[in-house]
Amino acid sequence: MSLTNEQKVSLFRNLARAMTLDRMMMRLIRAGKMVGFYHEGGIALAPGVAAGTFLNNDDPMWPHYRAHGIGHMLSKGIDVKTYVAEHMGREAGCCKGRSSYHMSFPQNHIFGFSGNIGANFPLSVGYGFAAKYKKSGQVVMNCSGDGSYGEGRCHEAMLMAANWKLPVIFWCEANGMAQHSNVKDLFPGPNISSLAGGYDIPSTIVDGQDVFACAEAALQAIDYARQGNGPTFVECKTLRVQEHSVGGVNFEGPMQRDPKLMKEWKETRDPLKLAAAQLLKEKTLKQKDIDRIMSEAEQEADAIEAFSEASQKALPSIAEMQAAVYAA
Ligand SMILES: Cc1ncc(C[n+]2csc(CCOP(=O)(O)OP(=O)(O)O)c2C)c(N)n1
Ligand SMILES: [Mg+2]
Repeated sequence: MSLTNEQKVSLFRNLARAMTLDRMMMRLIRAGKMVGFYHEGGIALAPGVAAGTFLNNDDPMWPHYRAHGIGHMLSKGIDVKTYVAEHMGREAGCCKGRSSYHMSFPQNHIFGFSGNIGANFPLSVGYGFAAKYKKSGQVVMNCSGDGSYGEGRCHEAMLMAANWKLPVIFWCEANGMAQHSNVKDLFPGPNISSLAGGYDIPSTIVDGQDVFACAEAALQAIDYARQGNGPTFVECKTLRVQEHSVGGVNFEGPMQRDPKLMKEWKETRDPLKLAAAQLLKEKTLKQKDIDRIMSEAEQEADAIEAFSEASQKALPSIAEMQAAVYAA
């Protein structure tokens, strides 16, 4: 499925916004302005942007937690200032500053993410089942990293989705790492998507640095599911070029990472630079359009930071915190 120029520009803009906000979040956490912690997205934000851009508002999505889902969620239309305010522990946050990054945007059919890797898979299957049962036409976007697939429940979920032909997309952001382990030490083969073959789920591999290639794969998978054909698996190949999380202990050494490869990717595989080069070459945009989009992304980030700084700190009473805790 080829993209229109308008779709390409919208993907480029969303990627510029996501990468600018990711840098801002890094600055905020280093300045001690954030509650909780942050998992930098770096040069791995194109798959998330592509996953969110073409979904309908009522299509359920579980973002991948890296960069705390910023690319997925802004492209699905969340109010980004409430995302940042949430990270800064403010009342104006999407969950009133109570969640750190375990947030949700139910009005955008984004039901939050858990710190529990793989927890979204059975939930996606449940939503997929409901969509099929109710003939609602919804498609479920289940995003995760490559590290999830060591979890048994992910495989049960894929089996059920395949067997019942549920409208679920298994969207894998394969960055080669799972916290402090190199994924090549966790799986026998080079491509995580080969796992889908065991469940007869069609799969595809795309360059995760190419936001347009990721978006074409997303469009195809969404269309396939919407037509009632069942699940697909999309593997977006990317690379984590930084530590797992800010402030975390870095146990990674040369055994786990290849510093030369990381340096090369940082220098030559930045998805925004690649997308800009393509848009210029195709004459979809001029350099001045690109500069304008970049400066709008910076202005958006500055305004959001100022909004969050100015909003009231969330300091709930003990009674309120107890009321929000469920205990059986
Ligand atoms: C069930 C579970 N096991 C282990 C962890 C610890 N943990 C946090 S992130 C992570 C790696 C996840 O890797 P991946 O899904 O590939 O995401 P990436 O960080 O590479 O983007 C692990 C093992 C966890 N949060 N939940
Ligand atoms: Mg990973």
